[in-house]
Amino acid sequence: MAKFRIAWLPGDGIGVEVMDATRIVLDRLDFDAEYIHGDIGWDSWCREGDAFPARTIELLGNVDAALFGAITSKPAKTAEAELVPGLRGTGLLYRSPIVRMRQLFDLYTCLRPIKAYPGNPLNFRDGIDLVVFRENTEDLYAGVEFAPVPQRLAETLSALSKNFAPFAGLAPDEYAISCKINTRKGSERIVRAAFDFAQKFGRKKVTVVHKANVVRATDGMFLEIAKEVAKGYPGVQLDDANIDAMTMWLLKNPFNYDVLVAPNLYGDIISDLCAQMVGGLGFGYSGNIGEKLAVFEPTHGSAPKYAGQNKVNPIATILAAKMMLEWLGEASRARALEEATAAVIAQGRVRTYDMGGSATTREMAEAIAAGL
Ligand code: GGG
Repeated sequence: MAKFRIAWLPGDGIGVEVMDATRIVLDRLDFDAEYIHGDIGWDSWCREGDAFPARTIELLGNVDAALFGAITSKPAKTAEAELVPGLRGTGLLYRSPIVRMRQLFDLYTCLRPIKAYPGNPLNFRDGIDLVVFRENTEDLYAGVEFAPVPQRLAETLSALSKNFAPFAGLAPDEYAISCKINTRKGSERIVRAAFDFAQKFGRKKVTVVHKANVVRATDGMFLEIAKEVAKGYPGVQLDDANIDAMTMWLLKNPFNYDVLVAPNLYGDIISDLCAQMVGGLGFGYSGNIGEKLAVFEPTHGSAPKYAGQNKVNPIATILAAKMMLEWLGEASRARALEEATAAVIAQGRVRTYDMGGSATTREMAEAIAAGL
């Protein structure tokens, strides 16, 4: 029996190619794993009306970790139109399987390392080494949304909104509501995860990213909790910044920052900005980590226009696999994989199109595997 059971979730589009490429390096590492395929994504939606079928949910309950490629998401009306004819008009609603997976398995930490590997021609600045902790289950992604707005909710909100109620008197379909919901528990555990990480890896500073001066209830609470949590980590400096200012300051001086922690939406935004500073989509990867399960993925989507061309950069998925190995306690394999990847980047002989080269997805993976 293999030491680890890994759910293998390629998804669709280029997800399939980057996962195939990643398997080349994992196999070269002699990683003792059984890989169990799970259906997820657009094909599952079109075929069976569920982008995250129950059998895949069951699989995720019985594995040590999962590696996930990429999926396509489309707006509700397009999603409905692409269902097989027998399922159209049956009231099925498309919901992002990524958000569902994070919420169902309480994968509350989204961990995104941001490292400028030497020699990467896409580095905004050499030497960038940041880590973003994004809360992964709450906030504007809680999924509590209303369009059209129910009458009872409209009346309650009108009564409660003393200062400014631009929606008062509007018909239910003339506006929409998405709720930003943050809990004390959810805020505290992500901030604690960031501080624990900083303490464990000798990082000096944790910057809380928020908009507490305007979004007072939720972000105000997030910041207050961060200040409380920080008291337990005297060796780690607490810093905070507004999300809007942060997007400028990060570009102006990325070396002022170390570990960043943010509620879901700001974390999503800031981590993409950070990923672009170290090479963009081909280098952005994340771990969705809970108490019982962790799912690792490139942060890019399914890029349908490149699907099937064996062209895209698989490094983000390969580094996601590296993080999975770390999480499983396979430290020496993880280190070897990161070193082999860094060496290929530094040598500059094998580069995919995004890096200015013409290597294929598979050639990039083979070059990394050759260094293992
Ligand atoms: N590997 C990440 C990925 O596939 N992202 C695509 C995406 O974000 N889709 C929107 C969604 O379904 O949440």
